[in-house]
Amino acid sequence: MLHEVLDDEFEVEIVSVYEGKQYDAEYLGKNPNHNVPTLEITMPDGQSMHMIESGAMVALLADAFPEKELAPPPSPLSLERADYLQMLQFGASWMDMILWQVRCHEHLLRDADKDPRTIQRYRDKFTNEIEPQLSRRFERHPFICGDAFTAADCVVGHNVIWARGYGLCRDEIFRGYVSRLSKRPAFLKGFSDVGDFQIEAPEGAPLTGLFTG
Ligand SMILES: N[C@@H](CCC(=O)N[C@@H](CS)C(=O)NCC(=O)O)C(=O)O
Repeated sequence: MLHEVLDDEFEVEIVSVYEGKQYDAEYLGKNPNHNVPTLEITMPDGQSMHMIESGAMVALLADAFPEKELAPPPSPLSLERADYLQMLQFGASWMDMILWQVRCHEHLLRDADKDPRTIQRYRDKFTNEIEPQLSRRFERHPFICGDAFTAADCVVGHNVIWARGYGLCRDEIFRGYVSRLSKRPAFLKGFSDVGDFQIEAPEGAPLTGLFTG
């Protein structure tokens, strides 16, 4: 999303989650939920804050750069805006929550805390409830809210790619969606280091002992 609105005009600081760096006191001061991402924004008058919820970051960035046309405008009120906000939140909360449970129980928790029933329940929920809703949308239009790419696609698109990494969203319709997203220069920049990502925590990673889910 940052590449979409700012090209390369922002700074990135990598927080090594597997090494448990999100639990360092300095980072906890910025994000008490010890997770990534955290976005530091500074206003023209010099005041700044740390944002700690990705859905809010994406929505704010889309509204802050209206000339990029990544969101239906808030005024006049429209059903397009309502649907866009709904899908952005659906991705950032609901889809994320389900995939996160699968991730915790398949890869991050200590073996004794992993629960196969939780994994199965959320995998079934994703397949039976999420995928049909998304498919119905992609049968009608190329992006999640219609013919145009919006900031909601940054969130839902990320989740679809994440889901595909877990063997979910395997239908052709999802491959087509990811292929459309991957034509965007900002997407290519955002995912340029994806090859460095390791889906499973390395054996004995500090995260495994610290992780609270
Ligand atoms: N609600 C937060 C969730 C972020 C989140 O769960 N981040 C995960 C990685 S995707 C994380 O950093 N986990 C590390 C930890 O909990 O220690 C958001 O959407 O920004």
